[in-house]
Amino acid sequence: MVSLTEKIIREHLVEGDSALIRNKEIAIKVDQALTQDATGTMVFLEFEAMGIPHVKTEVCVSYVDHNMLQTDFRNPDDHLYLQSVAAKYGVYFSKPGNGICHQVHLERFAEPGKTLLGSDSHTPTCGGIASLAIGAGGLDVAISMGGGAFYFEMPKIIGVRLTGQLQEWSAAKDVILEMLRRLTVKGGVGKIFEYFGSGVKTLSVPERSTITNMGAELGATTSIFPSDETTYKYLKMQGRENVWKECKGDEKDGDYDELIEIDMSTLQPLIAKPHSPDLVVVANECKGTKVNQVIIGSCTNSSFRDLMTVAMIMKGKKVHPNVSFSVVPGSKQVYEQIARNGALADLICAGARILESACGPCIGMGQAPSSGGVSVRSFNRNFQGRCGTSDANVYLTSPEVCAACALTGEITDPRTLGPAPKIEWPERVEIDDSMIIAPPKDNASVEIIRGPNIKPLPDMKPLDDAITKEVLIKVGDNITTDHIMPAGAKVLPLRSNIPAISEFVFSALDPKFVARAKEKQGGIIVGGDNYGQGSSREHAAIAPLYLGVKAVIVKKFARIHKANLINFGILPLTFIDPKDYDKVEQGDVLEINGILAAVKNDDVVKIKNVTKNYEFATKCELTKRNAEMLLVGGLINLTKMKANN
Ligand code: MIC
Ligand code: SF4
Repeated sequence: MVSLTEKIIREHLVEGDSALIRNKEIAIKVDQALTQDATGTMVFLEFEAMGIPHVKTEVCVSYVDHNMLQTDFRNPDDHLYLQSVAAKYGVYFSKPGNGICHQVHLERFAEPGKTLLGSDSHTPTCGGIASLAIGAGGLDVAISMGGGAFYFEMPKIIGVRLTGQLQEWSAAKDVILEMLRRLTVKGGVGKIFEYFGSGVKTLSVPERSTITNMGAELGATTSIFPSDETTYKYLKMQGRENVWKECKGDEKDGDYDELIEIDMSTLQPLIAKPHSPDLVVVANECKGTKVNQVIIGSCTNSSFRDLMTVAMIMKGKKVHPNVSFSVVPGSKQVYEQIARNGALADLICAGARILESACGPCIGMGQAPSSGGVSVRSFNRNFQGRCGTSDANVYLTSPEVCAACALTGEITDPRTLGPAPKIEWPERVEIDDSMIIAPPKDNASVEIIRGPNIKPLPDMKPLDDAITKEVLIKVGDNITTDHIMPAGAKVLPLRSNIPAISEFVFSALDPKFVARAKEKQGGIIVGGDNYGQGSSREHAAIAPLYLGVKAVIVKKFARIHKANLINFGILPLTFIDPKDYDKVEQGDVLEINGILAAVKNDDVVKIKNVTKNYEFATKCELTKRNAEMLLVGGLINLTKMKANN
């Protein structure tokens, strides 16, 4: 049998064995690229540095959705830079207010069977429409915009057979929460999840996208659904049925690398407890927990269906007096739809605080919970402190459970509310793309506007052959890029200014980290399993680099972060014997010699712990191309060298 994933990859393969040998490097052509503002300023600075006059992908869209508070000149300056640079290089610009990149891309641009690379870890959202959609670091996206291929190690393909149908009050969110319950946040590393089976047809495209979106929390490379009749109807509703085509794997499921079965009819309303998306239990188990805040939104659950469900539950009722209840529509299209059909009025009457269409509270841009507060959200990430309050407890669940909590003021199983609402999808929606600015045909007169907060990238130096440096910090398992490089209202405005943002590296875990890194003139980071999970932000590599971090030694890396470290010339090492992780401590001086030869020859990298006087072995697992890149100090240097030869 041939899976859908393999079919799409083979059609786009530009390098590597067409047998798609697992774990071997391959490269694919990128049809579409997307960026968002928080990662996008870097992407465009990098793209500009390449000196290519026009983007080469079929479609490239620059969204503004993360950084919207505009508390001073910095955010709006970034927006102007992004709009002008998009016009210069042939990129569509989705204005602030038009919606969250993944929701808008699904509605207006994504196509079945195409490849999509995005500088955001939730790019797999468009897998719901059968696009092979992958999140990557900004530099990888910049390269693809310039016509370069996307390189990655061929993941395993895991078939997920969906059978049955969701019961009343259960939701697509419960399918992905069930996956997280079973597999954990590292269960998808090196894997692509391909959904198939008789249950697929019972799910609308936005519901499928809720599932593929949150596949990012499994650590997966991506997730994908087939393109079928339902996909056709969705595209027709969007006036884009011309791009529909049927896409599916050959229906013999025995040959996936692994197989998972989910009978959707058995799923109960689920909830992920603080502070990890995989701490999943049946919502009823948390029954009675007092709730201070409920928020509906984010790229996971802010579609027409989600907001209508909530509006119908809230209609004629009032939000509990102790709850702050906010709704964040995923796109202007959805916002307009609920405004026109009256559902928005129902939400307002119930007592909802309606926010603009953006990421907002999901990335800590406002609406932080109170001290020790409980916040129930329809989002995808509940890492500690991400919401803006370090001791708040954030739960993740379906819009249905969220609405039930907003009404009762405590965690509530929605099945206690009576019959569930039934949502009718409209045949067609009002299409208004006026907030998507197409690039001009003639860009000669376009001036790129740069505010004073936009600073150039630091220089990347070739790899050192020997490093003797101190361990600046030792962290545990599942450290996220939010831990390494926090976001939120204070830090996000600094995304275009590496010297300024580097002051916040590891700030939530260890406020003294930056001072120590400066005093010691750089050093080494030691981490556990799944290090660097979560966001694709390359700032989690560039800012430590700026502080002089030379090497990161961990038990295992998350995919995007490892690629970002290599892209910026930081040595990524893994312990061969995980017990060596236990022995090394913060403050130990480590001596690493013969680095260049080890990287070139794919050899073991021996490290001497000078402080404790013993030696241990690490691996630097790199493809040939990665090794070449690392030796010269990263992808920008490599690209420049190749261009000059
Ligand atoms: C996130 O959800 O963590 C973000 C913010 O969307 C990030 C991107 C970023 O840090 O700008 C992501 O998921 O990649
Ligand atoms: Fe935005 Fe949150 Fe989605 Fe990231 S996860 S793209 S911050 S809505």
